[in-house]
Amino acid sequence: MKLFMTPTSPYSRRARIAIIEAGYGNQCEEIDVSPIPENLDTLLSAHPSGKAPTLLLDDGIGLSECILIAQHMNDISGGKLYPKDPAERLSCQTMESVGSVLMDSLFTRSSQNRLDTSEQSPTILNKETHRSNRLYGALDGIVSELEGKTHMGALTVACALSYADWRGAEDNWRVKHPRLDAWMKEIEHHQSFATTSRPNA
Ligand SMILES: N[C@@H](CCC(=O)N[C@@H](CS)C(=O)NCC(=O)O)C(=O)O
Repeated sequence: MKLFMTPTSPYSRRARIAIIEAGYGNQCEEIDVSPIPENLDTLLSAHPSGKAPTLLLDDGIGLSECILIAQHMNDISGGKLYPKDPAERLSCQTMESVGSVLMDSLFTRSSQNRLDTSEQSPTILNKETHRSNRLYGALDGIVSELEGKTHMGALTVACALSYADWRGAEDNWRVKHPRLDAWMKEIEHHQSFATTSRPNA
């Protein structure tokens, strides 16, 4: 199994964490495809998305989308990543959905901010800033459910918040949401999260 990834991507981090949590860390080769434009052919050899992360399975099948990579790792590990109890599973998926959309919102803002100002859209930036703030608030509302959890829902939230520290620093989510900050300080020690941190973070 090979994972085409970039070390700074929160999406790649989710896939890397899923592989570790499933117990496949030693059986999966990580291939750094940054910068993506220079390694597009490698990515395209595995999947037409041309996106990282992409997981290339031993039988040649390529999987893009970190959430689907996590679901695949859950399937082949006999369910190590998601709770089996239906109510717990739904709670986990609720967290994962909020974390996922927060990550997309921050990524969209970051992509806009890296454009030349003449190409930036204040409308998109404004809409996504409101969305990010709504999502921090939603996470604050479920912090008691997050506490003590290290399943894929909680780890996805942690990946999104860590990305917010970098690409959405102006949001000041840690100051505005101290209980979420306290939860984050705990999960930051979790092995799969700690070993996948951004270089120089
Ligand atoms: N929805 C995808 C997003 C992955 C994504 O956008 N990755 C970025 C790197 S952080 C990428 O591949 N960008 C290259 C491109 O969009 O062409 C996922 O959940 O895995």
